Amino acid sequence: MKLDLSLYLVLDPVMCGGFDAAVQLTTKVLDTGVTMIQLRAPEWKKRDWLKLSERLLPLTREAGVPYLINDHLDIALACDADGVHLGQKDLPIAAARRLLGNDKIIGLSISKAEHLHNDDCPIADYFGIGPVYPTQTKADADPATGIAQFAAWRKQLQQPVVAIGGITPRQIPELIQHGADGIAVVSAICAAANPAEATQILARQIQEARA
Ligand code: TZP
Ligand code: MG
Repeated sequence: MKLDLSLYLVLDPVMCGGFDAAVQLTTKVLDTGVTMIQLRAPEWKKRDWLKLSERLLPLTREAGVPYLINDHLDIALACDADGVHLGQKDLPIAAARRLLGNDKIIGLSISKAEHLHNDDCPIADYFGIGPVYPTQTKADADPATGIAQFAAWRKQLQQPVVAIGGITPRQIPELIQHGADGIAVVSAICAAANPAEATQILARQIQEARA
């Protein structure tokens, strides 16, 4: 499946207002510029991740947008998601690759300098660096890297990089200028009064920053 990290929605169904609200939001943002979706529902039971994924996958497939699962290989396998996004404490990428096969997408989180040098880096399909800016969304996040650290790390990585953490349209120009292949957001879309419009504004900002 094609990897276009441009506008990467990390979907928090609780922040969206629940199961049905998450389905509605996903339908809208698939039409207005989101290019990747990852389900991340730290407060939910795994069976509810599965149920929502089975509801969303026909929609994302129809739109040609990859749908990934945060952290949990078992859920990704159970729903035949397009991949997983793994943290530094999750399964190593080599193990995830054995379970998922070569056709699935595997992303890796980078939040500290030491993460740039572990065995997972050469075999990840893409990296998520962050939080780049302070965020309220992830309680256990490492300190924000800031734009200079982001830029330095980005230069050391071969694969595409998506920036995450505290991103609103305002930060997009500097992120793109410093090498971000895309931007990932939770609250800028999931907590927006009008998620479709918020998505359009983010997508336009990315396009303009690249131009
Ligand atoms: N990983 C690093 S920061 C973050 C995650 C999942 C949360 C980003 O959320 P927001 O609302 O876009 O700041
Ligand atoms: Mg994780």
